[in-house]
Amino acid sequence: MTDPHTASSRNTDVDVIVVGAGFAGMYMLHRLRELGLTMRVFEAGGDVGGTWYWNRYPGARCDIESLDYSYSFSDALQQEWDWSERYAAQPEILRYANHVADRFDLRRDIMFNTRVTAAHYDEAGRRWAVQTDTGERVTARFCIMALGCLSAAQIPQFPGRESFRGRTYHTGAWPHEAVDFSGQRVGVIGTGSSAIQMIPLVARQAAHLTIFQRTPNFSAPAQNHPLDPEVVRELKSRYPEYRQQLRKSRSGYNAWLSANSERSALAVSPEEREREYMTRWQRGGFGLLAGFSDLYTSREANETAVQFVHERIREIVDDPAVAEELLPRTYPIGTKRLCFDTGYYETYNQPNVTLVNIAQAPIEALTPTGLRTSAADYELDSIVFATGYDAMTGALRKIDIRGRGGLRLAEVWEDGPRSYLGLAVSGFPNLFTITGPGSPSVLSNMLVSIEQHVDWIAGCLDYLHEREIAEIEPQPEAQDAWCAHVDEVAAATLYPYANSWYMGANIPGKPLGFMPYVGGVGRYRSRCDEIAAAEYEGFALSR
Ligand code: FAD
Ligand code: N01
Repeated sequence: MTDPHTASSRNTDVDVIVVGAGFAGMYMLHRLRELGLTMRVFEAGGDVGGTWYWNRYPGARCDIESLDYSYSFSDALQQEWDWSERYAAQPEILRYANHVADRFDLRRDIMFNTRVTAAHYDEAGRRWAVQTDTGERVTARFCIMALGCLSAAQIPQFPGRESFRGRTYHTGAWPHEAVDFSGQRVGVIGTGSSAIQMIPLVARQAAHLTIFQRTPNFSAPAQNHPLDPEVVRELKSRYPEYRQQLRKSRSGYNAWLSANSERSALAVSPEEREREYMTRWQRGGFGLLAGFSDLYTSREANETAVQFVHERIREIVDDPAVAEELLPRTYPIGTKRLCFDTGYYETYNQPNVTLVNIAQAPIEALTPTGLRTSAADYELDSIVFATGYDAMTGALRKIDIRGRGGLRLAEVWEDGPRSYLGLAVSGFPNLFTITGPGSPSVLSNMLVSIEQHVDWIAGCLDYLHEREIAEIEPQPEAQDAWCAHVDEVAAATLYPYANSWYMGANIPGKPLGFMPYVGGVGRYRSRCDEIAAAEYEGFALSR
């Protein structure tokens, strides 16, 4: 019997190469098979699932409700799969990814434990040549990058890192075996979504937990709970119609979130505003910021939500000095991805938990026994880097991608990513990027955006095949116009006011610019469909 983890196809020349086997690569593979195209899929990890394969840290779970954060392409699949909780935890999402791989027999075309290191376009032969770290070289007409926006882990280069004698972890490369922090002095660096999910659980185990915070984050209660079978049954009875609503919506999730969104936060009385925020706080999730129309566009309106969350933090955290340290004050709420927690702020009331402000006293070095800030030494047995990702462009830039005339993508993007629709880049024919910069991507329910991109690319490949078109590539003017539009809609929001990973601000030296498209999932989809219907307007096609 063949090993299901070993790809049966070893062809060295195929129609399409797909890089990555997270939710994007998996669905792409399925669609390519339907088109009858030959393919090879390469995945650096040991199995399918992408984000959910790598992020095994305690507390990892989705922040888009599971009933929305799942594939919609197969009604049979969505009917047969049952989520146990409002927000499924990582093991359940990974089981789902495995179920999809089994159900659609995906693994036979995927080469696991294989990292793509280079992709070069041969203009004369009109083929991509892809090189892997296992020494394979495969050529294809098309190359589809399904690398993930949050897959290139960022570990700050603190001096003395190698000298630390304890264990270190990054949330996005968590060991497969259980990690037991019992009796240990643990340090967590970072207070983003990953840290906020894991901190309450680590605090239960560790003898002492020290959290090194540079910038406080806004977090709201997830209000996670087991799903009511009656609610699930009702939704499943109208799942296709519901999914269609999500595709046309602003962010690709749950319609209730946008109720009342025509009202300004400043147009109602303080009491009414408070009631609205409180209802949403108690309901949990992204709905907190969906009650008013101008929370992402008006500083003054946004400040009302900031103050509401500050009050909740002050209520939860016993020590007023610690509470003050936890209040985010330097950016508007929502302009860094909002976090959702289960008992995060409460954790600071535990006697074994200490918060350290590393904005005031930065980390100077790791030492053999812990770490040193400019103010003190901390003795630690384990250090967790919850320090995030080189988002959106990091995984692409790690591959030596060269287009026409040997043009390097890393150089072309030196001043920031430029792309047509977040799907393709001028100078790089027959290369597609799923959920690339310039598309709604990380601002949306990613499953909705992934399916939209995969379907659009599949439609495009079918069109090219039928008309015997050998090359497709964005025209520079169309790309420029799209980039200008992406910048323009971002500039009309408060997003650029935060030093976020959306802006590239978390990576030293990375050019600043708002990378995803904030114009909305439904609007974006319509534009992509119009472009396809107009014979791929803005793309140069050649036979
Ligand atoms: P990924 O899942 O990142 O998969 C990309 C794959 O490509 C990886 O397996 C990687 O190993 C592989 N790869 C990368 N480079 C190479 C290479 N050079 N060669 C070979 N293989 C390569 N989004 C939401 O919408 N809702 C959520 O609730 C949500 N929760 C999240 C929670 C966490 C902890 C994180 C980190 C992200 C979360 N996201 C969420 C975003 C999440 O990344 C997407 O939802 C989705 O899983 C992305 O799927 P993908 O296939 O595009 O990318
Ligand atoms: O990463 P982050 P993440 N010295 O970049 C700090 C998704 N996700 O892995 O803010 C000291 O948000 C950094 O500080 P600062 C979600 O989209 C979703 O937590 O740069 N500190 C910050 O506090 C999310 O947004 C879920 O000042 C340093 C932290 O590390 C995205 O993934 C769960 C530092 C990094 O936070 C990334 O989240 C998890 C340094 N040199 C992830 N460098 C869900 O809930 C960085 N930091 C679904």
